[in-house]
Amino acid sequence: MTMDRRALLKLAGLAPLVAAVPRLASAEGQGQATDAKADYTVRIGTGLVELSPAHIISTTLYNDQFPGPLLRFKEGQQAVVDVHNDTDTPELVHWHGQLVPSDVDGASEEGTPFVPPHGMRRVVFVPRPAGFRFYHTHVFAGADLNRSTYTGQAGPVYIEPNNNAGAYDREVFLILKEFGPSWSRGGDMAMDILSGAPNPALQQMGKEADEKTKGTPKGFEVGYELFSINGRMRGHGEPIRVKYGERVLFHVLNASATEIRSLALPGHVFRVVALDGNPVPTPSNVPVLWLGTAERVAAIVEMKRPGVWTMGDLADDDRRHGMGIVVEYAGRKGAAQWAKPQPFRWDYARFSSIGATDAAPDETIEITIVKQNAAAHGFNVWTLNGEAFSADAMKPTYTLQRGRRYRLKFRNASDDIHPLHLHRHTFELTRVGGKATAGVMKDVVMLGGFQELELDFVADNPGLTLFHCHQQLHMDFGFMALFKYA
Ligand SMILES: [Cu+2]
Repeated sequence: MTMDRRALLKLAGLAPLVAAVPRLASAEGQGQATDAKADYTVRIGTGLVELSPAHIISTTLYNDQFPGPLLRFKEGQQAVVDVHNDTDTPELVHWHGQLVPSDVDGASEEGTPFVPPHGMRRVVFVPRPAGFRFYHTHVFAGADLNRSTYTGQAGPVYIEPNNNAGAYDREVFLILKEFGPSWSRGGDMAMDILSGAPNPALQQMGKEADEKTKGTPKGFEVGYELFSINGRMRGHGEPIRVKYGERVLFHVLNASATEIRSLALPGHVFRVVALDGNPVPTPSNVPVLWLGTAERVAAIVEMKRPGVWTMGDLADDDRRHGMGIVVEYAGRKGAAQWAKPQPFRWDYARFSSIGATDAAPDETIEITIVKQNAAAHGFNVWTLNGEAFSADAMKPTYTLQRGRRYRLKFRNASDDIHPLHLHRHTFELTRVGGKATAGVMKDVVMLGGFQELELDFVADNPGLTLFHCHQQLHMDFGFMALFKYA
């Protein structure tokens, strides 16, 4: 942060306005009330990404690069970001995983003003909580694969904690991202990746929903041609150069619009220390990382197997088309080696507190998810308790009382995995894959096919709050709900 005292004083004068009456702090109110120098300027515009010399794509970017620049903030220290929109369409920048006011958060459903085409908007907020967050576009894409998270509008945010506990030698950020999307009539996802068993009642419900559209082709799904880590296809960026014995802390972000990703480094294990930027109660070793759309994992790898390795996705096709990065030990040369790890199911419960008792919720809200196959012009429609979210009505479904602890109980009557995301709040996983959990704090969590999941959050950040599946195709076609505070 570089800010002089005068600027700080001006910002200090603005802070209560933003914090206390977020709905009233309009774009104009915030934008013109301070002439302080921005900590960061983010420009949204069309540009080129060289995924490899043979694959140069044109898409919408932040500051003409993919990923967008790493924005470093200090926890609790007010920040100013100027967002310029050099495109012809309204945009929104969402501060994913941060506890910011509704008008800063970057969701039109919550009342955040758009950044107008060829215009700008200044946002002022107090970055928190500490850890690995990110920023990304939050507009509707629908059938347009040149919009929203199908583009290159994503970048990492790191909020430095006040106290830094670091048993590692250095940090490496890895942003996983596909490009070149296209439509297909969906096949079934082979998604045997999460622990826990399917629930027969939910399977039956899903079957009944499917029977209503018997004979219709399956709804559209998105596939990709090109895959990248940090904007480079496997073998085309700089390798990660390591030394024997070094402890490398990887901050991994799945910046996909729709995909669930895996990551393995042959001969090495990941010691998972944080999920979605939040330290886990029980750090644990795993051979593979699985990340739903928008999830983050922080994992330490001890470099004890000299060689040249491909760290990559388990899906052979995706890895061969770019989803990987080379890890090269000092003094080692040659082609990068890959070896498929043993089958491994991702289980959030292994990072949970042991023997911890759950705090009892004040209220439980049950939400059942059903897919209506190809119901909207060939697109699947998603309903929550029978209702698809309407962007026209923009009606809040649930009313929260400030200070109360809510439990959301999800029941998934579809075979898809859904990366569930709650805005502006951090939640605690309380049951997943049939196991009670405690202390795992997240902002996105994968709900398994035909499974149930429970998460708790405290209503401690007044203002409209969006909940949705982070799979762009799901959120655009009904899989959303709005919470308001009483
Ligand atoms: Cu979903």
